Amino acid sequence: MTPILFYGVPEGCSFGSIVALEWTGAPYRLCRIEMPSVVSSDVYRPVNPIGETPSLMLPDGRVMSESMAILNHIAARTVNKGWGFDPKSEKFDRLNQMLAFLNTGFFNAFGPLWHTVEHELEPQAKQALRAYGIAKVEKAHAHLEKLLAGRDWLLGDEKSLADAYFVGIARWNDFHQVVDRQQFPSLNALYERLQQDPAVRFAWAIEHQEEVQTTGQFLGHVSLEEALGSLKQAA
Ligand SMILES: N[C@@H](CCC(=O)N[C@@H](CS)C(=O)NCC(=O)O)C(=O)O
Repeated sequence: MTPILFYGVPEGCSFGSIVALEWTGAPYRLCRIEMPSVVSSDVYRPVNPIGETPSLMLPDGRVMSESMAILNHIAARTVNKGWGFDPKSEKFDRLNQMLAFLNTGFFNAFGPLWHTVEHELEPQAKQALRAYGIAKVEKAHAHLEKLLAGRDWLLGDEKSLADAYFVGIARWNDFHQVVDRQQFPSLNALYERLQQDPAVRFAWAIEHQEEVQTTGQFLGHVSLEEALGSLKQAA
């Protein structure tokens, strides 16, 4: 069986996993999960018991979750193509550290802002949460800007899966209208460079259900029902 990535729409952080699958070139299929309706439904629970995307169903029917684990899994299988690194190497440590920051510091900075749009709140509570979120997003942008200084990509001269994950989170700044990205010139340049990347365009077209052109080995969508069939067979 070909791996299946369960990706969430709209605006899912699974965007980075789609870009990673395209870049690394392994065959895969996609299963579209609407948020919050399907992701939090009983039907999806066998895939992800805590109602989140992304999840990745492996060829043997096992399912793994958590972006960091999925990205590391993809990287580990493409060491020969330069996407993954020897676990004892400096590059391995740097990729892991960068992914960890993106998955905690950067991702979580937007948490309070998502809360304000996903929940009914008193105006004062909303204002306080938004202010908290803005401060966190500014701080995370400043940290990334510092890390990027003089580099084209998050790890240096070469594009890595950290850049794939970064672009899926960084766009939340536009959704929530937080910082002026141009105030962070290196980060802004990276973001703009990634907008031209065919895999990033592909992931965007997938999310928006537009015509897609894979530069990897995307083999098409499967329905959740079909994917669940493979899960049960493997169980
Ligand atoms: N720690 C998880 C977080 C995953 C997560 O929060 N996913 C969000 C989308 S970015 C989700 O599925 N939310 C469910 C919802 O919005 O109802 C990861 O890094 O993969």
